Amino acid sequence: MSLLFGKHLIKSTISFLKTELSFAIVNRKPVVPGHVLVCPLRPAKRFRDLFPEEINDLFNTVQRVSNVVETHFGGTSITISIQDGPEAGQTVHHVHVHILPRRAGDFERNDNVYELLQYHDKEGQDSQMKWRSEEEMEIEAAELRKYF
Ligand code: AMW
Repeated sequence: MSLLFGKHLIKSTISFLKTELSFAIVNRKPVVPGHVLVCPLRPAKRFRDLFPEEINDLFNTVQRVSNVVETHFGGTSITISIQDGPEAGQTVHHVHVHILPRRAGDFERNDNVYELLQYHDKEGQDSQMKWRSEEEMEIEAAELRKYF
């Protein structure tokens, strides 16, 4: 079975959690190790488009997933972020919550994470960051699935 993430058809093998109204996937271009995404199953574009029960399920899922990736990737904190609309940096037109495990010294300035988040998946930006292979993503998703 596959999942819809904006215009992307996502193979279930890169998802590691599916709830009644949400799903979690590993990232094709993570900004830090363990940078994952939680999305509503319904492909709503903007946060304002979500129904209360979808917000409830989405953020309960964000909390569960945050705890797992912080532990699994040896983080000590978490950045949780939504780029809600194109001017906020949204490239995939389907609500998604970024979850990024954080640790001391991971960025020269703590808030640099937001700059990278805004540009990491735009074409022609930051050539050091590569789109990951499906195989690499599947291995990570399988590891994370064990926690749920
Ligand atoms: W946005 O810039 O819309 O807030 O974030 C989109 C996120 O989705 C980025 O982190 C990007 O790396 C990720 N992404 C884009 N396409 C895929 C995909 N096919 N599978 C997994 N992650 C993806």
